[in-house]
Amino acid sequence: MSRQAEVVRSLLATLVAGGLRHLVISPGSRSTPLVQAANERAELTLHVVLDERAAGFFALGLARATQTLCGTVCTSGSAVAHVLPAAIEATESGDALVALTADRPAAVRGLGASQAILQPGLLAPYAQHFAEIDAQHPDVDALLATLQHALGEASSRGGVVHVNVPLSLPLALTPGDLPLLPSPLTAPQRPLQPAVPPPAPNERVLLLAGPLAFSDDVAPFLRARLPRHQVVVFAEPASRLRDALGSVRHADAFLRDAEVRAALLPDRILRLGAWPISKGAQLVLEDAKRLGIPADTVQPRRFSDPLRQNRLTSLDGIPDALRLWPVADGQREPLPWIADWQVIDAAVAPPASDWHEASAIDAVARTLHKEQTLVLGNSMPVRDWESFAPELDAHIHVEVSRGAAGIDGTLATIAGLAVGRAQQVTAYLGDCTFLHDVGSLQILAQLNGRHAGIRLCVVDNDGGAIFDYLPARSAMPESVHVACFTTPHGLNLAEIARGFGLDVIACADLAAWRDAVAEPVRPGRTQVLLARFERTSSEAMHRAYWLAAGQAGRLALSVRA
Ligand SMILES: Cc1ncc(C[n+]2csc(CCOP(=O)(O)OP(=O)(O)O)c2C)c(N)n1
Ligand SMILES: [Mg+2]
Repeated sequence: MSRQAEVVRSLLATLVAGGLRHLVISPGSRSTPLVQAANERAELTLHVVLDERAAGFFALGLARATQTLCGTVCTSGSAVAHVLPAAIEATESGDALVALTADRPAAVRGLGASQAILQPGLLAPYAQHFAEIDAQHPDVDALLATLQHALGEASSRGGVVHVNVPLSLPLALTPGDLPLLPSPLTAPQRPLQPAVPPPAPNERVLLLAGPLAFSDDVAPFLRARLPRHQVVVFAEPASRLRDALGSVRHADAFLRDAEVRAALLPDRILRLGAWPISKGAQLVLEDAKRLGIPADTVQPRRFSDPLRQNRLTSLDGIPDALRLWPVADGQREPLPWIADWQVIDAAVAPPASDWHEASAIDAVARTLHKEQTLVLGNSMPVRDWESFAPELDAHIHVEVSRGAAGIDGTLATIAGLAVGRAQQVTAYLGDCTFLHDVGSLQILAQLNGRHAGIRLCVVDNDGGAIFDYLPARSAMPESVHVACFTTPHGLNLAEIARGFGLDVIACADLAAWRDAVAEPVRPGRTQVLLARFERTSSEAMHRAYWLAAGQAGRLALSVRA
């Protein structure tokens, strides 16, 4: 067997030993031996996606669904650059990804050879580890051993490993035996972080859970240790703790009111996960900063503390910082402060009956059951879900790409989640988010029959409605706001989806929408449900809701006084 074939096979063995289980192949010539060697490894499940950008997001979805290291392999040249957006999201949200890129031999770099570009470092700084596995190197074993450490690091803590592989002609693998897998590395024991103190008697604690708070096993742990009589939980859907911990539901709306917020401030905030999406939660954190209310931050993977309030942190999946908390006693009278939160939360009701985002979300949410994954698109959809969704079964997997909060790659990520988790996936996303990744409809079309069913609920308000709420809008002519920010497209999304052979239902009223969501999704099929809304009436609905929530909160406080 040639030296190159031997090194490529050893590389695949190292990747498998490092935890790689799913590999997404984008076709190309230079990557031939990598693809052949991948086909030889029974441990790997292989997928094929034409567009490397979509392949990256598909692998990201697989990594999220399976909580394992997943990878892409592509040819040399500009193909490599397309993996960057998924690498950014993986890095920022703590998913484990390997980008395997074929390259021309190092000797032809810089000479104008075809498809020979500067690949080393191209994914930096969003690849925490870079390895060039070159059969010409004098000590390939040392390179592979270093790579194995990097893979272990990415598997346990999340992050991206870029493996660039210069390959010479002839490319096709010569026959040879499979190398043995390298023996697994043992992870070093890291010391426990200092504990965040448990609530003192009568201390009012607000628990704010933002995106990426914790993995599934943490909710029962927290439930046992949070003293119900003194902790208020405000958990966003993206935290995955919202329904498991019994969160208040309308806090984003009533905390926008300064008077209500002032009455509800806690003695201490405990933040879990990344920076909150909710405006109301952000305002509480800003007030806390101004007033010197302490906020501890406990984060599983990615550190975020933009207001620099944090005293303690843990970067572990299991919250070391909370591990030393005793199991809470539930015997005491609830603090009056808790009752204030609850009374106000109960006094606020989202608008229910007309045809708008609130009623559309309510209808979708009521169809979900526990063996399902829910994907929320960025922009208004994730925010609207937090505002308007009723309580869900706590076992539903809620997924949002909040690492970099992009509207890119959403359809490919959904496809990866559907295949990786083998569960029905319901997604709720905006029209621009859909169009941004429209090429990935091809993946959904090709996956027909290979998943439990995908329902894409697309809110088509003909542009990016989120920009209607930004303060900058009033600083420019409305025509500039619409042309340069909202960007109406006027496209017929139904025809686009039908062109890819997907099942489509376009709904113009709530009755049609309710009928559509009541029908189960056919296993193996992707269905697109379109809800058409006018941006102006949608904006009026949101503003009226926020106003009413503030008024209801103030009224509840005055009655109590
Ligand atoms: C990759 C990327 N490009 C641009 C943005 C900026 N951006 C945020 S929201 C948004 C519009 C989203 O529109 P849509 O998906 O229709 O949701 P809506 O705002 O209408 O609810 C844009 C362009 C982004 N977050 N990510
Ligand atoms: Mg939109």
